[in-house]
Amino acid sequence: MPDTHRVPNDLESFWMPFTANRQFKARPRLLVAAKGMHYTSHDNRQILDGTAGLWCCNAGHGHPKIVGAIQAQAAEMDYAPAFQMGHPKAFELASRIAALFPGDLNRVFYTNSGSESVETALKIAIAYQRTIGQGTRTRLIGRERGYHGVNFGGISVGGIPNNRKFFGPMLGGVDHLRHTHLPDKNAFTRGEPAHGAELADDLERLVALHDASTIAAVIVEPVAGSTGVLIPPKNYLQRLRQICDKHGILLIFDEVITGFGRLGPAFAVEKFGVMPDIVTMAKGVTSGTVPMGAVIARQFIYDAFMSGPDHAIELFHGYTYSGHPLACAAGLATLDVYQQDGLFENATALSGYWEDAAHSLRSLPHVIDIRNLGIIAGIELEPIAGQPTKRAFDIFLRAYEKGLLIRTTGDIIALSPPLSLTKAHIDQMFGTLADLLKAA
Ligand code: PXG
Repeated sequence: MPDTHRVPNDLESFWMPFTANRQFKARPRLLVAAKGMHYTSHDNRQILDGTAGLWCCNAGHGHPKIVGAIQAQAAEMDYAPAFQMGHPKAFELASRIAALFPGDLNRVFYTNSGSESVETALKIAIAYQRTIGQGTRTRLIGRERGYHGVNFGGISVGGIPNNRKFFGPMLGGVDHLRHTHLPDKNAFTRGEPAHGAELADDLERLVALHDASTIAAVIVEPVAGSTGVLIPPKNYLQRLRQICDKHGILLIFDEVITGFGRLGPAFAVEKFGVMPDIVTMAKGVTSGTVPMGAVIARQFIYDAFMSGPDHAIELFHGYTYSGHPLACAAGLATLDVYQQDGLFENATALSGYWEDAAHSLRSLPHVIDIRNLGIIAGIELEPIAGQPTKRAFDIFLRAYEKGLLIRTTGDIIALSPPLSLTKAHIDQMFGTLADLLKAA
């Protein structure tokens, strides 16, 4: 075996995900430490985290309670088999996640990422329909501009062209609702836009086209994040729920970014008062410290599987690392921190200040829309003619030089800092952006 310490350490071996590899490797941006609201860069600068990592570090970085819980768990028990065996923290965490949801959303299935949560939710939906004697219901409905991770089910129901077009035919039997972005009517709306609830009626059209007896489930992000922050029009989600009910279609909320206080309440389910049948989550469940995802299903879905002989496996699905002990320990400590530090309350309390700060950029050069909800903001810039994505990416690079981490997608800047933020952090974020936009 080669001595792996002696191979040259350069940047070439690592094929980086969703990254402009050549640009990055020419001018690397390495983060070497993190504490609270800040990263430390390799050149020893403090970088304000405007993105909670990738929408995941809702509790901020390096929280001593979470760090301690992970360290203790690693020493106590590294791993327990996930199939036909269990360990106490997996059950405890499932109960505590279920307690964050209303009604009978109370059966938790563990995964290791948002993408796996999506695949799990889609598979549970199709298998559920078959289990109740509706085996012709195999069709999945997603939405244009939707992001549901990068696995084949997720890109099939997803609606981001670049994430789909390279990867062949994907899943069959999928169709899409139109997206809800209506800039002519809704630009610069604070919070939920007034126009667009009727776009939910697309589902009626798809039912008319395909027949309800072929449709298993609809999946949407309550707030679409990756595509550049699209807030649902008032009553849109309610209307989608009604149409699903009318036709026996399951409604799946992909809450991978909206979960764990991002909108103030624990989940969008509570924020919008709409009850889906299945919810996906990841990211904030461990505040990004250990990879983990989960799916929560309503009890009637779980119960439908609990037939047949007692010794038989009811759902042929699961991952080696489903409910990994380190992730469960991190999850339990993270939920403690959310509660004890009042982070969801902090998000709710600051959401008005956040909204005002975001919309203060309205009249700056090239800003064509601003969208916000909870502690999320999307600032859409006019693309440079013939060079889409460049304007926002340049701002990203310059913000990083100025000590602020943002995310961009297309020409949209997305902000989603840890929920431990203060007014001073908000001032710094939007102040830095204002300076950069003025100078651009
Ligand atoms: N569903 C939704 C709604 C997501 O936002 C996933 C599924 C997939 O999660 P994993 O853990 O497999 O990556 C996501 C992920 C961004 C950004 O900057 C968003 C995500 C991931 C990375 C970057 O918008 N969302």
